[in-house]
Amino acid sequence: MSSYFDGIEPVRYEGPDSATELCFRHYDPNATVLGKRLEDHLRFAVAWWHSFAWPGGDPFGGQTFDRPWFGDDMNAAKAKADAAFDLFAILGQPFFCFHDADIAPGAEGFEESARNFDAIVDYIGEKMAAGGPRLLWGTANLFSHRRFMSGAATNPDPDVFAWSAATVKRCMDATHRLGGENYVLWGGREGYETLLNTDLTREAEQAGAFLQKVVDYKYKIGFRGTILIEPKPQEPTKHQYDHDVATVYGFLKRFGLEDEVKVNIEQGHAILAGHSFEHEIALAASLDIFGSIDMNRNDYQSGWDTDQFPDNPREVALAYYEILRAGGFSTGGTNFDAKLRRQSLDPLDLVAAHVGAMDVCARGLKAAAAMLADGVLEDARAARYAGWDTSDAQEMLDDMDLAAIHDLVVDADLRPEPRSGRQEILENLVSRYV
Ligand code: XLS
Ligand code: NI
Ligand code: NI
Repeated sequence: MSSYFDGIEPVRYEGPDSATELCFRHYDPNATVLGKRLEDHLRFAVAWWHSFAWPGGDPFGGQTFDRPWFGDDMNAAKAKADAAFDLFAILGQPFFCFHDADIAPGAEGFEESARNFDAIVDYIGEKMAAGGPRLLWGTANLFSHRRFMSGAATNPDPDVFAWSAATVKRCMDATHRLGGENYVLWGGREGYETLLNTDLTREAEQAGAFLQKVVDYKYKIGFRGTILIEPKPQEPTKHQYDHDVATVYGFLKRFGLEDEVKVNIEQGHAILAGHSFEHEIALAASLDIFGSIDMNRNDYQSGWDTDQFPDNPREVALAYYEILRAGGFSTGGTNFDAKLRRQSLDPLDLVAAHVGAMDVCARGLKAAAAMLADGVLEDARAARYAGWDTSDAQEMLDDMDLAAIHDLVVDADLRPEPRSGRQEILENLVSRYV
């Protein structure tokens, strides 16, 4: 059978000095790093939406890509799935991710939409059974259709809340059926365009109730995966409720769901929130809600979610450093929520984008693992806080009130002596590993 990717061979690891254009130079899935295979550390996933459904449009112009599977009927959806599995065979990555709307044509009626979706899920299930990657996560697109223009769970119209809940139920069923390891909720329209027409209290309560129903349903069907919220501060809405990791944690605490739900952190979303990728990961790990990552890179000038493939080993290394420090992925992984630039028309572009990104991630992870194994950063961090390891310091923290601390300072004639934070020395250290 002919394939869109005909003429492109499965990509192999050939090492950093290879002259082959399309090969892995750093990503050797079987190499052992910190006692674990690289493939099991990184847990790469290809995203159905950017790689197979996105037509190459931007706000000033429509489709630039000409894919043979584009169309809105079931035959087109099957051809799209065939092409997806052809790309998976070339890349050999262990996972993929999808939204309902990426894989199957929607319809105006709920039942017809759901029938289309279930049929394609079966088709994908057959392809998975014949070999190929597993499902890292499924999700529902509750943002593209005009019915969601004022939100999904947070919509002022209860009918849209109901439609959204029914859709998530179908998508969780499908994710469970395909053996998915996580289920993601990204609230692209859960936010507002203007406060002038928005009731913040109601919308938060609707979102909390919705999430509780998702968690309840997970237990009802025996889904063992992790429920993940993907933070993003804005775009498409002016203000998105799941703004960043800290905001999501506050929301989870408010509704008592902090032990049930974790976060899927995206590089570009962290940047839009005014944070670094590693900040968001480190904070999630420290709050015990780190789950998974959407790997990409954001343009630092545009102010939009540009979803480019990662190409900066240092940035990636700092992100994986925080992930490894937190113990690595459990159900999570590295999903390439990344798309080609709209002039990159060819099948080769799609393959090369993933190959380069997988190599950059492998480089980053290896550098991060070496930094962690050598312990240089952790030793410096421990030394910086060593004063707190004394029993006196702990007693002050746990047992003394302000008056007692005041007396202690006066009695001991305490004069704190500033010490260097050694930032440049630590940055130089990182440079030696990357
Ligand atoms: C969009 C989001 C989206 C989620 C899945 O900005 O990143 O792609 O990952 O709904
Ligand atoms: Ni994403
Ligand atoms: Ni995004």
